[in-house]
Amino acid sequence: MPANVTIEFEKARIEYQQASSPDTKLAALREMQRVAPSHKGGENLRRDISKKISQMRKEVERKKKTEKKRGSKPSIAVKKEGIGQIALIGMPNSGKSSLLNMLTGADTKVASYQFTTKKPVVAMMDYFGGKVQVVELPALVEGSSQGKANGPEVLSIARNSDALVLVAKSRAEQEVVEKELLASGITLNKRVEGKLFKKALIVNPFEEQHLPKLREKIFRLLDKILVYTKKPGGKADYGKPLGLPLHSTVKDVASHLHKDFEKRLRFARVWGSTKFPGQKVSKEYQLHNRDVVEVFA
Ligand SMILES: Nc1nc2c(ncn2[C@@H]2O[C@H](COP(=O)(O)OP(=O)(O)O)[C@@H](O)[C@H]2O)c(=O)[nH]1
Ligand SMILES: [Mg+2]
Repeated sequence: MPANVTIEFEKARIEYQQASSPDTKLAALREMQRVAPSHKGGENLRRDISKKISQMRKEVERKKKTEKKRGSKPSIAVKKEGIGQIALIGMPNSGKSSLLNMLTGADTKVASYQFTTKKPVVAMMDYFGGKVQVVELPALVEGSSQGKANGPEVLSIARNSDALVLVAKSRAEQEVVEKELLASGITLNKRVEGKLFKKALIVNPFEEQHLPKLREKIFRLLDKILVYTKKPGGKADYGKPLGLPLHSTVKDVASHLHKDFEKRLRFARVWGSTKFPGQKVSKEYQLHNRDVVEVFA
């Protein structure tokens, strides 16, 4: 990796590495191509990216074809994208689609009959520039844990998600969902030996909701912080924050931006959690959600 690439390029490269599907890999490669250094020294790099783009295009095509062949049997696993994956789980007509639409602006069908959503529906929720993946699961019913209504598939996605939103219009609905989850080995917000612990928020979408607060609470389920980076002297990039584990330090940010940055890192300036805006901090400084960091190497 040439040393003289920009932070934008590094971000695109990280996105490429972290992307889990050919489509998102291709998008990241295109971004890398867009922001690649244009000087002579970047020639090899640009050639390498072009090559990867053409390979990835073929892979996207191949994937499309095999999916078409499979036709009516879509895979039920939901690939993770963005900062983290939240699954909406609830009974039929509990308001899952309504909530998904509220959170993400997606245009999912809201219907007055049961079982409208037989496949998981995925949309991205924006949280201050960070993208959180929200998955509406097919409805859970009494007996899902015993195999009813595609229960095993639904519950396996819930198990694999980073956190849950339990959607319920009433206490009774909530209890059914909790009972089914427990029967399949999942406990919510409570650690029980031998059970899988999931953080969860219980939401009734038909009660008045303060959307920014709700998005905040949902983001908090992920135990992550957003960090915006900025180049010395430049403007903060609020469009593409890093999503890092709680208590991450300046050093962690540097290592995310570039392998070499971490070694070369001298200090950073931070806006947000510090006493003064732009305060100089050490490598070990623990960042808070939505801090802006300027890294000096
Ligand atoms: N109890 C209640 N139901 C509502 C309200 N607003 C809409 N609904 C209905 O709730 C039903 C279920 O909505 P939907 O989001 O599709 O639920 P899903 O099956 O969990 O995805 C629809 O028939 C809506 O018309 C409300 O304020 N209270
Ligand atoms: Mg629905």
